[in-house]
Amino acid sequence: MTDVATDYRQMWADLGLNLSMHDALLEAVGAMYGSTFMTQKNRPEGMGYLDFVMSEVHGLRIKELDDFRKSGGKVVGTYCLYVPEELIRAAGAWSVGICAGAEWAYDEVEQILPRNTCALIKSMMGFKLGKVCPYLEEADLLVGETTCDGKKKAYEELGKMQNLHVMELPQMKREKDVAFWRSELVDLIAKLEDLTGNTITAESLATAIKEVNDKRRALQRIAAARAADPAPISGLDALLAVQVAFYDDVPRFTASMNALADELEKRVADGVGVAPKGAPRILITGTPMALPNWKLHEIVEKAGGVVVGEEMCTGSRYYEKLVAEEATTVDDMLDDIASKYLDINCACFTPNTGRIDDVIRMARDLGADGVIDYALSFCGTYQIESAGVAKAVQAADMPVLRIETDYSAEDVGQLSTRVEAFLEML
Ligand code: BJ8
Repeated sequence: MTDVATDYRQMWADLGLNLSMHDALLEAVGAMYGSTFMTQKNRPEGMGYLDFVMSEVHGLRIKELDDFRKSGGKVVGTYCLYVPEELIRAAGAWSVGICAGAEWAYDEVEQILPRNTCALIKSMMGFKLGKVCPYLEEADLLVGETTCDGKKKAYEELGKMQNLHVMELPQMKREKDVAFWRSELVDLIAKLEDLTGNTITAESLATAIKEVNDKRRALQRIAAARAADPAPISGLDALLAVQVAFYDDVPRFTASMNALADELEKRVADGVGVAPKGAPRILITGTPMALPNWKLHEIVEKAGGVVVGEEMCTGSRYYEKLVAEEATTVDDMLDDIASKYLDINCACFTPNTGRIDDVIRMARDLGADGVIDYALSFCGTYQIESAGVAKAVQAADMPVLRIETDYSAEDVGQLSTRVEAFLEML
């Protein structure tokens, strides 16, 4: 990462990044990537693509966004799974998920937000205040959403610094909520068409739906391969694939992930794995793990376990469900998009029993020996759901470990001890 860094300095300076702080961030993430990912044994060769993408995370990809914008294209940044990337693509813009997975500029953040705000929101604000995220600075428009109270109010502050559109997400899933959500999609379309000067047509939307579905299908293949024992890919590498899915070029990423899935399927047929057969298999459920949050996966896998699935937004909630592809009019496609997206099971909804069903089903399908419920500190919605998730998992005869943490390294020792004890018990 450091070698590449020198080549892009002018581009970063033009984006208004704080170069010395940005250097420090790249160095820290590069070192973390080396010690977390490159020390893993027997990784699939297909991970070379993601290693390359990560080595150029603020380089080549930003250059691509930069060139796209210079040729008249628009970049739209998003923070949540509910914002349909199909609509952004159909308007001819590029969608990038903004990361928010590392502690940054907390001193400045805490001038604006209360200390007891979840790490994801603090990180989202810290990357902006610290001027270290080129994706944010490349975004012509940010699209937020009224999910939890923390995000909703933080967007008010973010909106003072950047062009931001907030979608109102209903908190229930009745028919009238789906209709309301559909009307929010119509408003988003108007915003996107105004931004890009393009009109979303049945053709452009059908193409976008198909492209994004293809991306999700490739990730589904990777997820399915993880049901094998031995697991053909580590949880860390599989998590990285979903994290990168949010900002990489869609057709290129899909092709690379299908190649990785081919390799994993061959590994499964040949009985090749990254951990010994019989290693404790863990399903993780909970709050999303935005790039570069690899903390819990690393702890589990360094302790001898293997993470075989993630019931989270950087996991199954992102790729499991597809938008129907049969519709031929924009109106019908919007109905399909509205119902597909409102079918995501986030703890912001009430009730949210679908998430518990998903956890149990995934744990069984993936042959998990235990479930870890993961909640960021101060995330009320996921923390409150945690007791119900634990009860349901235990009732399904599976051990469960509840973890509350943040992005700091302070509790790594204590978490490792708890995870090791949990793995031994399985
Ligand atoms: S669909 S999980 S990405 S809202 S961790 S900021 S909930 S206090 S991230 Fe999320 Fe969309 Fe839901 Fe997924 Fe608030 Fe909790 Fe923080 Fe959270």
